[in-house]
Amino acid sequence: MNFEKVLIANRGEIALRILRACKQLGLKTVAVHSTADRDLLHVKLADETVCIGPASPKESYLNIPTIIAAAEATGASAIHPGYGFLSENADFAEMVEKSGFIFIGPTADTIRLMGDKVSAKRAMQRAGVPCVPGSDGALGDDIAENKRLAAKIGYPIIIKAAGGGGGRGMRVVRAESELEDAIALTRREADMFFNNPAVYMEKFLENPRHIEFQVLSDTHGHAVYLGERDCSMQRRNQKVLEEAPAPFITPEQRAEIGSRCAKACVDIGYRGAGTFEFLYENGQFYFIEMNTRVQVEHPVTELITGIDIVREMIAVSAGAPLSITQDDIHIKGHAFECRINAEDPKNFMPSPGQISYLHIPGGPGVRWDSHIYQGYRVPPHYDSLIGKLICHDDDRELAIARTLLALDELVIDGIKTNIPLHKELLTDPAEEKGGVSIHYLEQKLGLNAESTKKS
Ligand code: MV4
Repeated sequence: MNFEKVLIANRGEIALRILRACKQLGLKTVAVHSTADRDLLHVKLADETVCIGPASPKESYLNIPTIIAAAEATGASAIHPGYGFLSENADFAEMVEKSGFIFIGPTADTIRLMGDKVSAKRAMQRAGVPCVPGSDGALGDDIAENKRLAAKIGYPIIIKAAGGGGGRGMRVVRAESELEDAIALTRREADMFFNNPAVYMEKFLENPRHIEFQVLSDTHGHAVYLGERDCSMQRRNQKVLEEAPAPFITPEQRAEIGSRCAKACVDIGYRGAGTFEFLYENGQFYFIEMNTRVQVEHPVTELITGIDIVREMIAVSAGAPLSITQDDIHIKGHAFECRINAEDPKNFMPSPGQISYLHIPGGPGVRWDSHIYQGYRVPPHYDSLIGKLICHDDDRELAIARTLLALDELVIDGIKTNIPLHKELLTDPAEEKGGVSIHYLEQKLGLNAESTKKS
């Protein structure tokens, strides 16, 4: 390893996950934290800590100069951004590298390429990754031309902001009479929210599943795919329950799409861990976006492949070749991840506060990725994820049974959590069968999928 100290620019469970990977690699760790996060578990376990500001993320975890100053002051050689916060901020990655540190992730150019959904799609199309049919790049201002294009694609279509992603800045159009206003409105919002008025058009898929492929890529021209995850069980673009492999996907489909993703990584000189997001409908995969960070749900892939994704992403950032080739990767069994949130299971309101009692489940195939402990106070300033329960077994049915047993053992008192929701979901007949669409949970909860309309 050509570096010896890693600054962890994140908080919560992922900061702890990264800290553990660093320690195992013999790397020293620096935890940066806000004033609200002095009691975080990884802060207690880190070799050095730096308080980088008040609770407000803008003044701490999103404060680029302060984080770089903390790296300077502690003599860190690399910065791991985790997920969320600055993880997909190309300016941050650029500043990190220009300041002489290693960014644990792809280059700033790659983040920029993928952050613009129009350029991302073009790059993936060129690399042979199947995409949603749509406009060739950003839309122009010629409404007649846009109407022709929409008619050719076939209604319904969806207008998306190039600078959007993750469900922000999109609008479904079901008839030509709505097209002109929809483009204008999405453009205005895109300009306001993302500082980029560019929008593009896609065929709107009514009832797809959300399936994503995990890749790892080194700086020596090697990339591998680690199979796929099904993340369709979501509410308002927040994933709730993930699994790997995705139900009913054949080994042939996995090899076909996976190898195209890996080849695309080599084509664009990708470095680190990445995720290709697809919509899956009627047996076809359609690329929508690429995530250039480690994801919340990476553990399900780790459990079915036996590969430590965080360790590999750190190693390849240090210039090491991947420790594995595609022939070493075999999918074994099935895994589920329950995102445990500090929230009211009925109305989804955040439920911060002190954990008065905690019992963590165990046994074979049970993994608990969490920073919480008995007496820990969940602060109100950040997202409500307080832990991930990840369970693995030989097949899907056994994995569901094991996850339910672990959920029964898990006790978190003092705050409200969504544990009851997970018990309900894993005994739901449609979930037992597998392969539900992205709209299933919201329909089950009696909500309308307004998430496709709002920005
Ligand atoms: C779509 C789509 C249907 N058709 N694109 C929302 C999040 C962003 N990553 C892309 N999204 C969607 N794009 C086409 N052409 C439906 C969604 C969508 C969605 C996708 C994945 C997971 C959850 C979702 C919830 C609502 C809408």
